[in-house]
This record gives sequence, C-alpha cells and structure tokens, in this order.
Amino acid sequence: FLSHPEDLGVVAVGFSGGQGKPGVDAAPTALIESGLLDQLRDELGYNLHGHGAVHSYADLAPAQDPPHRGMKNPRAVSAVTRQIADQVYAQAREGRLVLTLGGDHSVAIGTIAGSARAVRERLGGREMAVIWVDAHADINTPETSGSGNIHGMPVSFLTGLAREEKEEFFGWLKDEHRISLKKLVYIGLRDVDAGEKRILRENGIKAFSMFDIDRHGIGRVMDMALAHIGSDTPIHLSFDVDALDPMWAPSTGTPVRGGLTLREGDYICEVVHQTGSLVAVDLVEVNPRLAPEIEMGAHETVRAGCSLVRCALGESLFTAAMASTVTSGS
Ligand code: 6HN
Ligand code: MN
Ligand code: MN
Ligand code: MN
Repeated sequence: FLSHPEDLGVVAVGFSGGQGKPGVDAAPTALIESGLLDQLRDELGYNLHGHGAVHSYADLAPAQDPPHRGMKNPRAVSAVTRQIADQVYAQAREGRLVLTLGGDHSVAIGTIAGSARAVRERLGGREMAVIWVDAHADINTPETSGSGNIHGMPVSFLTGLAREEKEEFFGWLKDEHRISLKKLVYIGLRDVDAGEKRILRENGIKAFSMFDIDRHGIGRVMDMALAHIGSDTPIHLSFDVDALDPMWAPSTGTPVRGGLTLREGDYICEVVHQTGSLVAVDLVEVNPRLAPEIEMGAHETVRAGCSLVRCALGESLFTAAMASTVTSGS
C-alpha cells in the first residue's frame, strides 16, 4: 500500500497531557538518543523524513483548560492531537511508512486520524485496520472513564463511540479520520474497566486478552488477529509499551503485571511487518522518568521499545527470508 516503503516519516511527540505523570514527554528523545533512528537508517536502510524535530508540547495552564465532560486537559489534548494528525497525514500522503514516537497514548487520536485519512485519500476511500497492543483497551468514553485521563479514551473518539461538536474538544475529528469497530483488533488486554468491557461486548469488538495468548500461544493469536482483519487491508499498529510485562518494561505510567514477554511483543511486530500491509506504527507510554527504584528500569524500557520498533520495521526480515517464509519487499 506504500508507494515508498523504504521512506520512513518520523513524528516524535513529547506529550504527557493525556495522563497525569510527567516524564512520558521525554520518551522520544530517550529513544532517539539510544540510537533508534540511526539503527533504522544504517541497519534497516530507511530514508528518514521529518526526524530532525522532536515536537514538545507544553500543557496549557490548568486555569485555561478546565475539565469538560470529566476529561482532563481536553483543550490541550485536542489541539496537540490535531497537529499530530496533520503531521502524520503529511508523511502518509507521500506514500511513506509513518513511525510515531510518543508520548502518552492520547497521541494515537492524532496518529490514527492522520493515517486513516491518508489511506482513504490514497487508496480510493479504503478503510485501514488498527491493531492495538496494550494492557488496556483505551476505549472509555468521557462518561465511562473513572480517571478522566484521555489516554484511556482514544479508541472511543477514533471509532465515533464518543463524539463532540466543539472544535476545541475533538470536534475536528471527521468521518475521514475515523476507523471502523469491525477493523479493530486488541492484543494483550488484562486491565479493562467495567464500562469498557460492556463496550467491547456490545459492539462485538475483536480482542485477544492475555488469557487467549496463554490458551492459544502468540502464534495462533496473531493468525486469528490477521484473519479477522483480512489480507489486503492496510494496517496501523499502535503499540503501548505497557502491553509488555513490567519485567521487560517497568518504566511506564500504568504498568500491569502478567503481560507479554519481550519476545511475544517482538513477534507481534514481526508478524505485522511480514504482512506487507503496515502503513503506520506508534510506540507510546515509555516513561524514562519512572521506575528509578528498579535498577536500569528506564534503560531497559527504552531498549524494549527500540526492539519493538525495529521488529515492526523489518529487522527480522533477513532471518525470516533465510527460512523462506517471506517474500522480500523493499
Ligand atoms: N493507557 N482504563 C484506565 C483509564 O484511566 O481509563 C487506564 C488507561 C491506561 C491508558 O495505558 O494508554
Ligand atoms: Mn522512495
Ligand atoms: Mn494505551
Ligand atoms: Mn496501556
């Protein structure tokens, strides 16, 4: 689906306003300083675009951004995600693969809005699928949310379950930015709020929890996930690092025990890459300022994040080609 699969648009978003813990805004710089983009260019052979800039977004002062429908920092998150949508769209419109380094998961309102719009425009109105890898479902509406944190709501806005008229509260989201509930697949869930469970059930949303991964193994789960999406559908992969077990990724705002191993996370990314249908990848919720009590916690989390991104962008292609399970792309 990409006219320039060897060209990678990079959108680095230092933003933490979708939740309350500072530090997740420092993730893009930490990932880049650990050499991620150099590896993508020098080892995986991508031409990088837009990578000079790490966009840092300060929150508005609380007095300027009081809650709306219980949402915290609604104007700031709406304004920032709108800009991200434009940046992702500008890269995707060129037929490039787009990598976004967050930031908390609210940034996905922008990344998915931007790539869904570009896919529709470039591919004659087609809808893309989203694979959401996360301990959480992030599908609260403002009304079901217990925390008011917008990083727990992106999927409800992106699917139209939550709507707002006013521009400054995500009213800028139009049909062209939205995704279908039928083309959404979750992997790794284990901490889903009561209201979210109801939403998943009532809408028949495809979700593979840790229970399913234990039962079937990650190999079969990925087969089933891709079968649900159907081949020949562009895929946006949104990877929340807290899908990994805190053993591998302790430095994140809402860690939940009992998660994916690093290899299972890497495998998900490898398989999605091998489809040849990947159009965009997000890596979010790395917070290099947390888990100082765990020796090397932040460092290990950044390393895990880099590994996930490299796998999504084809690091394992050589090995896979040796096993002749893959036909080579670019
Ligand atoms: N994330 N369900 C909780 C909430 O506040 O709505 C947690 C959300 C976590 C969001 O990890 O991206
Ligand atoms: Mn090119
Ligand atoms: Mn998330
Ligand atoms: Mn999460």
